[in-house]
Parts: sequence; structure tokens; C-alpha cells
Amino acid sequence: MGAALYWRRRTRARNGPPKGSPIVTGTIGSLRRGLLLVSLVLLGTAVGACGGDGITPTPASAGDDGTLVVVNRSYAFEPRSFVFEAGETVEFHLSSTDGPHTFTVRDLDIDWVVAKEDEPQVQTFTFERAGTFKLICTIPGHQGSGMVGTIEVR
Ligand SMILES: [Cu+2]
Repeated sequence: MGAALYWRRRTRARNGPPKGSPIVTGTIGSLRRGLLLVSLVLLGTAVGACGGDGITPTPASAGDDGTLVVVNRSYAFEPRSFVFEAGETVEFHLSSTDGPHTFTVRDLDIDWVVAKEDEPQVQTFTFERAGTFKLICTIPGHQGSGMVGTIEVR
């Protein structure tokens, strides 16, 4: 805004009072639009950060029918954190929005490849022991790009 005022003063000094001049109005208008855009981008970043590592999202559980839909995409699991009861059997419906991914929990011997879009594959698993387990995608580069999650069994 400081720059805009400076520019206005200079313009006024050079060309006389440009009160209500469309040029000035247009410039201020586009500056406002620019600021609005910057604000929206900052807001988007802040909202996006909530889903990141800083704040843990509410963990997902299986529905009343024991099923749970998980979407795999580059590079995230949606949802990315889960909570189950020990002894609970969950029917996972896994799909990928893009290339192949895996739903892998090494400590539980889970290693499911999820390849085709719009064709969820169904995998059933019983979580026997309590603990916190790391979910990863083993496609090279995906884990490093943030395709990780957490499964808590309690
Ligand atoms: Cu992946």
C-alpha cells in the first residue's frame, strides 16, 4: 500500500489531480484483488497444514457394518490414521485415484497392492494385538513423499 500511495502522489504531482481517474481506480482495484488473492492463498495454506503432520486428524474407524473405505493417491492415504479395537475384523475397500499404490503394515504382515481406479479391492483383516502400527506405501518414493499413516489398535 505504501508503494501505491507513493505512486499516486507522484502521478498527481506530474499530471495534476487525477481524482476519480479510471487509471488510479483500476490500479487500486487490482491491488485489492492482488491482496485478496494473497489472503486466500495464505488461508488455503493454513487450512492445508491442518491435514499435515502438525495436527493429528481424528482417526477413522470401520462403520457399523465393519467396512472402511480407503482411497490411495499420490501421495496420501485417505484417511491416513485409523483406530480399531483388538479382535476387530475390518473389511477394507481400497481404491487408487491414480497409479499403483500399496497398503502395507509390515508389523502386521499386511501388504496389499492397490492398482485400479474405480475398482475397489476388498481385503479383510482381523487386528489381534494392540499397538500402534505404521502404514506405508512401498512404491519407490511414495513413503518419502508423505504416503504414510498410522493404525492404532487398542
Ligand atoms: Cu503410493
